Amino acid sequence: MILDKSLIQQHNEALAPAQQKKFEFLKEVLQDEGHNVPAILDQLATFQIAIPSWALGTGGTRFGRFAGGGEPRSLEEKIEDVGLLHALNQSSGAISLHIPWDIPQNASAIKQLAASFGLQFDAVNSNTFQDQSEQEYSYKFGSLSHTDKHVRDQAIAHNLEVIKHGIDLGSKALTIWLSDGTDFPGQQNFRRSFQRTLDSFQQIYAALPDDWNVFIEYKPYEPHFYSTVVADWGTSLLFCQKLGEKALGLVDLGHHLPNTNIEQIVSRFLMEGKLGGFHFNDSKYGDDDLTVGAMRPFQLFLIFNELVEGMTSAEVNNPPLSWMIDASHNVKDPLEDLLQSVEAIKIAYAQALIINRKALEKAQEQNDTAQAQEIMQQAFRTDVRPLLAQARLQNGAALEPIPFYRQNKIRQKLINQRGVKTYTTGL
Ligand code: PSV
Ligand code: MN
Repeated sequence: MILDKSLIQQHNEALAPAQQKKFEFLKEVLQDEGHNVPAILDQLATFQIAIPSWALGTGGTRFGRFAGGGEPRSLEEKIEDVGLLHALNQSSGAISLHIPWDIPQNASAIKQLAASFGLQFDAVNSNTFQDQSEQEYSYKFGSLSHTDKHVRDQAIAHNLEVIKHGIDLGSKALTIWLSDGTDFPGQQNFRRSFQRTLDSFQQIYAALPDDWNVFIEYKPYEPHFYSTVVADWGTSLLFCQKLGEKALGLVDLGHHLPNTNIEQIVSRFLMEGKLGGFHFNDSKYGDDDLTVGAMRPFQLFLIFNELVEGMTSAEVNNPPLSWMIDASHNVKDPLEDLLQSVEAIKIAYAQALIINRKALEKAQEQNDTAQAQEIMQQAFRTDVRPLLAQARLQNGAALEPIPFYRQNKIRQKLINQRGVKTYTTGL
């Protein structure tokens, strides 16, 4: 579905006076605090967050799935949906594909279609956590770490195929989330499965084009309950250091044990120049894959504080990051949910951009703990939404994306086009 730009214009014209009032007020407050508001607006306006091809349909749990209708039936329709999101917020200018869920049959046509919506291809993701009907060996007991070389070779070959698809589309990174692990103590030798995995990673690494990265995503449990081979950021960093400079860590916010200090992990990765990217989501208990910022917006802000600090510090030399959402929508319209996630990420980013860094550094050096906390709270408690809206206005996006989506009955139009019962690939 292609959005008529004049509808966005009309919507913006109606809302512009109220927006202007809110923005002018905030602008004055921030300028009095010494901030460069046009520079902040530019940073927000250019910030892009990739949408995963597997999050455009309704997700489910192992107990069931309650699809909402009008979901994309093909990769082309998924691209159209991301194009729709991008037209609404001008911040979702990339799509990340999961192979084999979304194999492009005709790469150049797919690339053209994406380009017509202003979209690029972010990291491509491999999948050795499920058996495909045509594959020879099973991943029941692992893939890149498997004891049987045939299985490892098959999983390596799959990753090489994913790289090829990525090259055709213009991606610049491969994300490997390895679900390999064990369910019971004693099931495997930890050291040997690490070594087998390293050997497999090395073969994949050797096939990476010069300007590519490989992102190693970690997760402590699930689908295996006792151990996973790439369990945590330390293991991810260890693999990356052994592999070489093209290997970088990927932080999925849902992949941590309760109360883990994720912002400190981010700082450590940045310090080593080894942070590759993010999978944003939120959670209460585990890998809940909830809308970003739905549960712990303060933690998200603290993460962005480290990101902004690291990205602007002369002491840090980290490659540009790949920003992506990795969420699943069980009860909400996936497109509304994704709009909410992008907004939450940008709110945290804007709040981190307005931290008074000089004052914070001074308070840190003087061990003035209360003052440091005051500075952080001052930024976190500022309603930065008028900044985000202004950046959208600047970019020709909708001032209020979700009300626009609802008023224009976009889901109903998608249902009319695609039907109520549609099947989307993914989890
Ligand atoms: C695993 O939980 C994960 O976070 C990985 O990124 C997968 O590729 C994705 O979710 C699949 O939904
Ligand atoms: Mn993930």
